[in-house]
Amino acid sequence: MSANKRNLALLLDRPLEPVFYEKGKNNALFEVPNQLLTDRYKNNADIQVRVQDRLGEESTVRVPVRANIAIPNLSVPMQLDRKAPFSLLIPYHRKLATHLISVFIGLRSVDDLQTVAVYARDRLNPLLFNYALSVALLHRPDTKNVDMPLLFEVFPDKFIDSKVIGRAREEATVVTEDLRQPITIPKDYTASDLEPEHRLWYFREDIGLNIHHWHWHLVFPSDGPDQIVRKDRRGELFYYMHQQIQARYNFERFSNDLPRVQRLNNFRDPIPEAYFPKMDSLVSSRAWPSRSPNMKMSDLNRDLEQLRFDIADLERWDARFVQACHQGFVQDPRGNQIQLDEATGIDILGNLLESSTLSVNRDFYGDLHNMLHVALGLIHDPDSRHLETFATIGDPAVDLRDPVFYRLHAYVDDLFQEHKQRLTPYTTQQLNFQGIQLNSVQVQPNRGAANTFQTFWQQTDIDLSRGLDFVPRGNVFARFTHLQNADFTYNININNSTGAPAMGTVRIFLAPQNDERGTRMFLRDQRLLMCELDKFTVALQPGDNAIRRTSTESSVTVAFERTFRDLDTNRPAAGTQEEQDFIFCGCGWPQHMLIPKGKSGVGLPCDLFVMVSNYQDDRVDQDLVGICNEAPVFCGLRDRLYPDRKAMGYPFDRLPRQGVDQLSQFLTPNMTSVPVSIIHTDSVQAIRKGR
Ligand code: CUO
Repeated sequence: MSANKRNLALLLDRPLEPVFYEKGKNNALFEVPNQLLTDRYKNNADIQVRVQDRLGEESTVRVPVRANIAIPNLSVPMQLDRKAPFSLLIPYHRKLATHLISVFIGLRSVDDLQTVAVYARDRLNPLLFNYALSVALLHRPDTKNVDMPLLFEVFPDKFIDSKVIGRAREEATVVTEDLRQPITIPKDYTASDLEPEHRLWYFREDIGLNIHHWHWHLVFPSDGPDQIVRKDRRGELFYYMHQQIQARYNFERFSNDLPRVQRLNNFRDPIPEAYFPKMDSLVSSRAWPSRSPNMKMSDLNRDLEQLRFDIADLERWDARFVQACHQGFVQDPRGNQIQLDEATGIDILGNLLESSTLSVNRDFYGDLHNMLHVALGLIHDPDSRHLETFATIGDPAVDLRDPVFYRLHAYVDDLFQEHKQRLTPYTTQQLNFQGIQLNSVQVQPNRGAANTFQTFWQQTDIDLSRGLDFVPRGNVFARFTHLQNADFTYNININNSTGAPAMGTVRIFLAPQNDERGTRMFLRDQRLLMCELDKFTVALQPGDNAIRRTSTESSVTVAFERTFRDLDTNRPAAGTQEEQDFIFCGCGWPQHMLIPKGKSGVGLPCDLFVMVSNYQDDRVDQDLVGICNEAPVFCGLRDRLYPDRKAMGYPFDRLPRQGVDQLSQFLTPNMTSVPVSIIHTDSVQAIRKGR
């Protein structure tokens, strides 16, 4: 019998326990042939037998593992110590991961993959192994529909206070499953109100948002075999997904009486923002390093991660990037000029700046964004004299937590704007949809007045048990507090006077009306804070069309259940279309963060913008049967083209045309904007209990 591909995901479970320990909710036991065991157990094969006999009573599933292929040479990924930290942002680690991904992707069958993964699991660094196997499972044609545990489930230490992990271990060990109680993660534990930046804790430390960001980088690796890196408009997606994080963060700052983030555009200045994560790594058993206020980046020279670059290198790459934007072309290694045109310029620049292996010239344009993360992440020990490792800003699973992330990405976004603001503004003719008039839009929340959005706090229980190694099985829940918004409906009226049926693309954005000084914003600034809420296609019959769209249908977000999906409960039947969708659809902005936090009383005044554009100009002809399209705006469609021909962020990705200062002047008949406000209730309104 050949191996069941679903069992492969079990190899990600409880990463520190030996491979022959029970895995998953059904306590599956891998029956590992002696020659695949590590030396510790190979020479005492009896240990596996005894352990499995002891565990056998609880186990309903046995997973036979074959040993009938030659194990590929894994000496390259084995260079990374089992206890070392691992980050995708470090080139040396990316090289090791690329090697391992290539091995996993290159194996001929699920059987072979299972054998090699079982062999590799207890020999390799668990973080490296987990990442490479996850990428391979996501991208191999024969394992694409295997769903993997969330990073949060297997490495909860990357997401929550180390105190909570300690208490969860105690609860799991001492209390039987039926009597266990959820352990509450303190609401804001990383700083006090003395620190103004701490007002944004609920955004930076949101578990769902951090999962989203990690998942995005898992779906869009920057390095690896070409077939997994080369995806349609990947560089543009890098730009746009991060631009939208930035827009939303600035929006949230306004609702917390803070100004927009300052760009980190001088690499030699002290950095006032500090961050003390209060988390321990389960893999290394060490605390994540902290950053004190006013530290400065310096040249890096660390043998351990084979890192050597100067601040001057970053400055050189910056200058070359800006020069490319100003000249309108980039140079490939042979000196050929590649034009940065309206259609593909941003995609080229996205891959160049991140950088990914699709960069047209990595030697010349360098690795600016990644190395900035690294220089910040090692600010406390640039030459490794204290044998310290990188801080959270150096790892894409946890970097959103640190306030400096947003300064770094404000700078990155500003570089992209060097290109965007040079493009010819859209003309009214380009923006208009002849014969189609958008007459009105109204927002109806399921509680509260029309044209308001309602935000509040919610508590949710999440299961930690997949990541609590060496404690008895059974669920252990942590209860965390997060922002939530009341569901709402858009009621949109569109008139079609063309006399014939038409198809339109509806685009919905939300932005604050006023800047940090309380002054109404110019559109040239406001456009950078436009948060895309939804984009969808509508059929327009001649005459009036009343369109209803609910917030949970948004093509930006994934459902709450998917962000925190429980892989074993409520899972669609095996082999069905729904099951396939369930898996890929994990990528997307979390639904509970769709609407930025409002203010109490009259709320935070905003502009809601709705546009209907001509679908014939936007459409991409491709077969979408069987394709999950729940959140394509940030995640694209798996194995398909990005489903909108327009630039991401259209129509706000360029400067407005001459003479347009305000949003109201920008509107053509197929657009409308209404004033709305976001009203926040500062109390916990709901609890979602763990299953
Ligand atoms: Cu996602 Cu800098 O790329 O964090």
